[in-house]
Amino acid sequence: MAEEAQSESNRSGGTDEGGESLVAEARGVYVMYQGCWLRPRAMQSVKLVQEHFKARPDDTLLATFPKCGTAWLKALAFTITNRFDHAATSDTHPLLTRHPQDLVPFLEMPYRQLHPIADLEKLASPRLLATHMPITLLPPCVSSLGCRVVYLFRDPKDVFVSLWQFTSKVHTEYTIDRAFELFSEGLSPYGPIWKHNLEFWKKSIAESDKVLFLKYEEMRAEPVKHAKMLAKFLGVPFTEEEMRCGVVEGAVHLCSFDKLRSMPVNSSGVTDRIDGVPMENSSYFRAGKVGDWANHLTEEMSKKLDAIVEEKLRGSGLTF
Ligand code: PAP
Repeated sequence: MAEEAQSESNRSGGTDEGGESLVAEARGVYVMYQGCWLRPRAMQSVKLVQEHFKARPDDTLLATFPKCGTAWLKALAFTITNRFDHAATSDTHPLLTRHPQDLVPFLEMPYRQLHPIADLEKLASPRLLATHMPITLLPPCVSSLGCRVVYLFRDPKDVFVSLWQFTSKVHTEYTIDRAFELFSEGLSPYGPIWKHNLEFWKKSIAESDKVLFLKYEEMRAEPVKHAKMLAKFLGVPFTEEEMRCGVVEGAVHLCSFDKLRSMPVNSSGVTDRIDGVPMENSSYFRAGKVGDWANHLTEEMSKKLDAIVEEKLRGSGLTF
């Protein structure tokens, strides 16, 4: 308790010293690995990916900072690329019986004891895979082979709130204030968020044919337009005939927040997906809103995070 009080008092000063004590306090929870904050189990998993994952030229990687809409992107990319085998309107569509998080595997998730790399090898090409790893952690084979990458960006304030709501179910040691201070220092799984965002943003500008950079808020506003964009980038553009027949709208509807959330496979049950701790399947479908941060952050918090992220992104052309 004394240590806790000490670190609280350091932090309230808002000085560099406060920042340092925060970082010191978070060590143990997070480790810094090649410029990225990770939980220790995730670091082990990332190392395995770096050593053993073999990319294929026709792989597509769905890359996100945690809580940016990964499950949504997985559902949409899966539905679009598999629409010739599974129509979105089919009552046997895989999304009706499998959680989107399970339909597209992560490269690096350390869950279910077995590391998934051996399972990834068994998947037929072309593979749809996902990752929360920033570019600097990805094995060189991913960029050298020129695999396609779709990156989904989200307002960091909404990311923070979503992450806090999710992780507080498991890691009850942090209050929202404490988690906010850490996030503002860049301390969160796969953080700092701005570094993650910037790496993919720069890559998407340098190699626009290989990296598609999407924004959650824009997808929310115009899902049909973005589904078409995604299909084109994935090499399976919607035909005129499909567009006339409402195939795009069908895919968007199947993957919409309300539809996914209402499916029994997503609204019930628990799965071991986070640090060996069971998580409710429904926890991946909380609010699904743009701007939900306003219901959880004080004005001071939102201004602080905006200022930090704006400063970090300045000059890059990336805005939120
Ligand atoms: P992950 O990092 O654990 O993989 P991820 O799927 O990236 O989680 O993010 C979950 C967020 O996406 C949740 O946001 P919220 O907490 O602000 O509500 C979740 O509600 C949102 N989400 C899930 N599915 C959809 C969807 N179909 N449309 C829009 N947002 C969605």
